[in-house]
Amino acid sequence: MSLHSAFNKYPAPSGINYAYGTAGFRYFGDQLDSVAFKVGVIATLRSICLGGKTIGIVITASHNPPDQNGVKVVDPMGEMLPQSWEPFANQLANTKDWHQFNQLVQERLPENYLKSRDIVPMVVIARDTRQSGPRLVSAVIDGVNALNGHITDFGMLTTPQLHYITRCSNDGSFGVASEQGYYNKLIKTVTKILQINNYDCLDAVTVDTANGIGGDKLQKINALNHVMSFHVINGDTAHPLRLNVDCGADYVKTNQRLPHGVGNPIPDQLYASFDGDADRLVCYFMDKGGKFRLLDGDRIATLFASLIGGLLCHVKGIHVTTAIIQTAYSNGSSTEFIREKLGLPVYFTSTGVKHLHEKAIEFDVGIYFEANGHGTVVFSKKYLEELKKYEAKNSSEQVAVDTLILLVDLINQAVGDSISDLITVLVALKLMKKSVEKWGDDYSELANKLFKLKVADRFVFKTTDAERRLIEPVGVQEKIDEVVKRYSKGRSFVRASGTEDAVRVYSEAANEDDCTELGEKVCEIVK
Ligand code: NG1
Ligand code: ZN
Repeated sequence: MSLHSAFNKYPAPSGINYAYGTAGFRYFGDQLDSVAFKVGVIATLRSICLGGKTIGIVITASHNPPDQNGVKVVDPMGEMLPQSWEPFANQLANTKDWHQFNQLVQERLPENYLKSRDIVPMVVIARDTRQSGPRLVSAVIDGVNALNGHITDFGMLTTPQLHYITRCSNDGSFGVASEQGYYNKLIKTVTKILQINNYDCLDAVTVDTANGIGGDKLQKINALNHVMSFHVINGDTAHPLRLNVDCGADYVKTNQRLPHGVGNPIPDQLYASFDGDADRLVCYFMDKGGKFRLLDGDRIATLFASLIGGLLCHVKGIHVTTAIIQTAYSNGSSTEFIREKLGLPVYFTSTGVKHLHEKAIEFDVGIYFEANGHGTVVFSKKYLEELKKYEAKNSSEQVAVDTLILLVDLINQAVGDSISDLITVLVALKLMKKSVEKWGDDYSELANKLFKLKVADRFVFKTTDAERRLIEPVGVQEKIDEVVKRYSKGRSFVRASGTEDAVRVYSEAANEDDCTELGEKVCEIVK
């Protein structure tokens, strides 16, 4: 199909102003056909501009309701589409006129390509379990084909698996670019870590997979290995309308309670939840007193930092920089724990993993997590080089060095990954001989609450200082400051959501009542 015919096949609906947000274009599934076609075009152009590198596309709306969907572009190394391409993506998505559309496309084509046409643009795509997925994949394929690109459809994958495949397609040293390649790398690495540390297997764990794609993939891992096993609950992918309903990482984090389907949890035993596309992880347990204890992204970051920091202490003479990157939503107690107990620096960035990732790569070991469970660890080249050339003085040092090297393959550095993050949690607890209770007792969270407000125009809320302070509307921040200072350990901030048409208000304080009262007062100021 020519570009012109494909353009006519996918008319942009009127009345919607599409915007490429932190998670790509995210709308109701039936509003995305024209956008999906155009994202096929954008990914192909991006591949051409990068000399034929493989670009990824994921069709998912993550933790959002089943009738929504999203289209997101993944850059060659598994990162997000650079911000500099977002205005172009928005322009294309909103263009209804063929001539204007064609002109925008032609202008993006590099001169050398126009002369020789010797680049084959490469795109890989996968989707989650949503009903609108197959239709949107077809629209993307039409977009790629219209520009003579080559596209491989990987069917249903977790978002991190597609990031992994994109990265491997451009960097063979990362692994084999297939779903099987992903499992092989993970299983081989875990097996090796356990073996050198003298363990047979990891503890089995119950995982709520939000009735999303993560459940199917965990079952595959169960069938492929002997060192780890996952008991999947909320793993019904045959009924897409159950996706994220009363379960999943977002439900557990937001409501601070067990997901549907756990029944009577065994006290002090670890449970975990993924979100719908398996890029977020939260853990939790019921303590002996029957209290629900959440182990969110902040906790996972501190656990990983303890594991890596502990191993590095065994290897005297290695000098690498380590830091933890957080967002304004990270609990104040976790920040204090990292600075004071772990002795590590903490940096803050705006919400959205691309911001955290950018900061994390400034360090040899950059650990970043959003409180909602989205995050990973990135390691520098220097980290690997130093460890590989290190001459261990005894066998325990050697085990520490080898484990530190293997962590690079265990953790999906391309993006936060529920599966690999969960396995790393299990490895960390095993290697540090740490119980779940002990993990939960590292620090106590300050009471915290998240409010969502509908406002006439969320874009009037402009922030600074990693989104922790408002600069517009003028005068609002001063009113918030005035309220916050009346509460012990009080903290509150306001920002426009990048994924929903709403404004979020976060409050934190020494106790529940104060936290709720503070949050409600700030909501009153914003309304
Ligand atoms: P928005 O809607 O911009 O708050 C949400 C999450 C982000 C991030 C993105 C992408 C919260 C408060 N916000 O963003 O952290 O994960 O979705 O999925 O959790
Ligand atoms: Zn997600």
